[in-house]
Amino acid sequence: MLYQLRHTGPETCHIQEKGYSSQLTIQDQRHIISLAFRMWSEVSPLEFVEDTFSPLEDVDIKLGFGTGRHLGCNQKFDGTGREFAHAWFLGDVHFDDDEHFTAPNTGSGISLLKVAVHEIGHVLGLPHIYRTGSIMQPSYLPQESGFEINWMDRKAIQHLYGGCKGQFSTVFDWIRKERTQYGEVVIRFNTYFMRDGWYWLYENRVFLYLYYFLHCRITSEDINTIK
Ligand SMILES: [Ca+2]
Ligand SMILES: [Zn+2]
Ligand SMILES: [Zn+2]
Repeated sequence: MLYQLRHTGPETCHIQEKGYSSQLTIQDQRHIISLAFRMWSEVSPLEFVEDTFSPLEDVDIKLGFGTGRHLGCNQKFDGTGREFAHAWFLGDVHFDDDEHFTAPNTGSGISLLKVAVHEIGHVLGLPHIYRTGSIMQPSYLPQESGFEINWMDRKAIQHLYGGCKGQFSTVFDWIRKERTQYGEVVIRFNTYFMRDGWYWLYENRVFLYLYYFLHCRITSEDINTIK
């Protein structure tokens, strides 16, 4: 996989032709890797574009799978267990294909998405973060459903590259009155955040908090923190 990386424009990246995993379909691998990049681009001003056309030397980030001696790399993989992947700052990512990589939420195996998000974090310059909940924790924790880049990771990446204020092209609140089953009238607020044909919806009970969410992607953790 080849990807390019840019601050204002897209950065390109690519899965190396011979470096696909033998365990997931090529389509799944590309989808998972692009999801991993998207998770970082949603919380930073970085953009990544998959590039399968440019010559290898023009690509910023190359990703590939291999076992033992692999991809001309000077670090050998160690078979099943221990090391799952390695990455270089603003460079390449290699995954150890002796690991049982699986798609997100499969409930077994090693989540390729989690490992990829972690390794891309290193590519972007993040060190390990020794705090529960961070994707940059040095040891892999088994899959949990719907994992997110949490506020510590987001702070770390925004410390390096700045925030992503104004990335939403439209934000609006939908306010309505509803009658509960007990006949009480309550006011509900929903906020929609739109960007590039995607939207995020948040239901809020307290109006004043809405505007804290305007920067970056919202996670349920933000809401808990603010509460
Ligand atoms: Ca290994
Ligand atoms: Zn390697
Ligand atoms: Zn690491």
